[in-house]
Amino acid sequence: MSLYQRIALLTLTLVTSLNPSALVADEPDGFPWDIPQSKPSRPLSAAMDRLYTNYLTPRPEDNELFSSFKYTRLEGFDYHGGDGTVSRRDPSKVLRINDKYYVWYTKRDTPTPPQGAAKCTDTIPSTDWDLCEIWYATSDDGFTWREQGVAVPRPPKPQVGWRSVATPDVLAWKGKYYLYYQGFMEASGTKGDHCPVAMSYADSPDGPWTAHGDVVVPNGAPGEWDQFSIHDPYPLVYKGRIYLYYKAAFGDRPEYLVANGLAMADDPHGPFEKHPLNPLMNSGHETAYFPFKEGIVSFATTNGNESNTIQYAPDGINFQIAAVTSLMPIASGPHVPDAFDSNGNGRGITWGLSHFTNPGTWAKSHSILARFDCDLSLDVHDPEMK
Ligand code: AAL
Repeated sequence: MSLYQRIALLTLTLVTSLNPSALVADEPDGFPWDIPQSKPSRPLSAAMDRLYTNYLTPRPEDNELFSSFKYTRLEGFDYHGGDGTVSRRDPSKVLRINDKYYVWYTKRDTPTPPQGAAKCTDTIPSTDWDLCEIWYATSDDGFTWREQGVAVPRPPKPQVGWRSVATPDVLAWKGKYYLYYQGFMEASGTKGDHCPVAMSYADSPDGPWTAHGDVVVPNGAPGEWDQFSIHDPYPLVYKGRIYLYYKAAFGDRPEYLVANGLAMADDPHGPFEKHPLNPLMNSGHETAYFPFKEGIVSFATTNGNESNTIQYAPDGINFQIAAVTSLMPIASGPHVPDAFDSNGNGRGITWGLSHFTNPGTWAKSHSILARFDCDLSLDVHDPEMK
């Protein structure tokens, strides 16, 4: 119960104990001492009207999908003093396996910081996510991490991802693990950020990982919204199927209108069938999704009219703004205890990892992983949420 609800209850108890007829008094039809939870019948301005139509509750603090975010620096990662030659970014969702937390992420360790598309070579990266590999780390508490090594290296040319493998996320399915990630066939930036989704699988979260070898979620046909790139693959298991949300951009550059779509499969190797209503989110650079009650929550963090919102789709398809917030975690990988077995009773999240990128010029450009904490759980006392 929120502070406002406590105060309201206390006031109600006090008033009714002095005057029991207050219990049957009509609801005031206006805005007396507080905002009514249901829409008043008197004419409303456009702004007050949309309080009742566009959001889950008129007051953000009454909305269980409202949260602000707290950030904590992580221990255990070396960044070469921040000289831009080492970068860690785009963490996967965090899984708890055998009493340890696991995360997979993009790691760049190159002789120089990124130099832009015009100057990139076989060893000089164009962008922060060029010439990268997928690494993983484990932790006992989510704050101090031990980098374990490479999970998915760059395969030899011309295999999918030979130029860079980046932005992974993880699926656990029938006792095996699957990493989905962006497989670059050319340097990011030379022609936009074009790439399809590749996949590797393993019997254990510690590997060894076997590359599937082919594109698993292909780009759309020419003219379709996702023709150029499929980014940020993010798998969940929902309604018994693999739901892989992803980001693409209308246009050939990532800064053009970005949107999120969904591809579904019954087998981690595919085929993945794209949802006919795609795109499902009109905003949101990067993907972060988790089960909540019977539906799915999505973060629209940056890019688009609806950036800085937390959205909810009771069917995993039709998302609506649940809450507007700020300082959302960039490229977040939440700790989702029920990512693969929500059974219609999704429990939400309380923390995860995200990244911060140093702004400004290419010099020293790199990203670091950080922890975020939030209050988007139905039961903060649930031990699995921690
Ligand atoms: C990220 C993601 C994808 C893009 C680039 C690296 O934040 O959206 O992974 O390709 O930026």
